[in-house]
Amino acid sequence: MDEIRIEQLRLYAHHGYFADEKWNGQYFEVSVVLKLPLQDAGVSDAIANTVDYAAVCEYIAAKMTEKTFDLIEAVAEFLADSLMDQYETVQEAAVEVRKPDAPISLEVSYVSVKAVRRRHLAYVAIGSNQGDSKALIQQAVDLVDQDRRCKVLEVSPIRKSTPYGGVEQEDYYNGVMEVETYYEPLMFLKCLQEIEIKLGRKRKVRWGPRTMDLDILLFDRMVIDSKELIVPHPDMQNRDFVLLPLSEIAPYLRHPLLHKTVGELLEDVKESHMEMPAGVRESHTASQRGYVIEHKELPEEAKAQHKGNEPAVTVTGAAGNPQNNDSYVYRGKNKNILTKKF
Ligand code: A4P
Ligand code: MG
Repeated sequence: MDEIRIEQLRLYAHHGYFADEKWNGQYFEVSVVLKLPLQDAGVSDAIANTVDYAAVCEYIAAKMTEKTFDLIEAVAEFLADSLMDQYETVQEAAVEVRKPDAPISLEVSYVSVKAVRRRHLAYVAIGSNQGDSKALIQQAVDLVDQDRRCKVLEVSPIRKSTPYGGVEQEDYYNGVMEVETYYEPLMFLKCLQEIEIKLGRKRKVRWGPRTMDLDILLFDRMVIDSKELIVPHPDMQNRDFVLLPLSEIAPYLRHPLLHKTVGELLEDVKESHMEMPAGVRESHTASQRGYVIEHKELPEEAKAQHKGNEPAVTVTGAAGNPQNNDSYVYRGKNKNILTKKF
């Protein structure tokens, strides 16, 4: 991606672990690489289409003296966070903080720390079957959105589902949210787990009842296999209560390991735990880019295209609330396609 570089901006500040560093202060050198699309600015030659590097320098200078930190790690993190918050078009900010006069008794030209923060797109499954589940889900969404490093871009409709996994328990409410975040995956998981605990989650029975469960389904197109985190979520392809809401906000997403879209995965799910939306018109109420409806609910015209006993078809339509005369595409297992106007 295109980038803007600022090298060795020299600033006097009072960061440091030792008291005299905080008292006397010293020079720091800050280098920044901002990654952002610049073709528009290049073609138009208009400063409005880019980030003004002089303003960035002033901004960094102001932030360097806004707070005092012990560690240059914290200085670099604070500057990277601030730049990501201030400049929405920046997709990645790499901030290097150098300390040329670090208190070391040996000869060294400088010590430095570099923080690289990037915007990611994550999909998170939300589930609750204890307490006031609907209110708790709203609180979970709000708490994620209030975190400075996260922005909730979209939330699917929240629906009831019967318990999956063999443990006898209350019905669930489930949905999915789309989150832009500049947390790295493990820190994002930590943020979600703190929210689960805040909302009364106790870890007792595996697959058992809970006030709040926030599972990472997808994180960009990353594949992560570690003790703490597995992405894509290893069981998402078997859960209609995950795939149905996900298909309502992002049916076109492709699973990075199974190479099928969310809509295709949904067609293959064997167990049914979440009631499908009752009909085309009613189900097009919140986020309208794709969902599955029962064959029997299809308009006559579409039924004719779906002979046999297909359990469901994926419907993808235009984004936004449906209007009369909007057209939608019905795509069944036999891949027949029909465009229907309402
Ligand atoms: N972990 C690994 N990968 C991930 C990931 N992608 N997202 C680790 C989140 N966490 C991940 O999770 C245990 C550990 O998984 C975490 O510490 C994390 O490091 P947990 O939430 O503490 O405990 P759990 O209950 O054993 O697992 P999990 O995966 O949350 O449970 P499930 O599989 O989601 O099952 N039926 C319906 N209808 N709707 C539901 O929402 N949910 C469950 C819970 C059962 N039945 C359900 C529903
Ligand atoms: Mg979980």
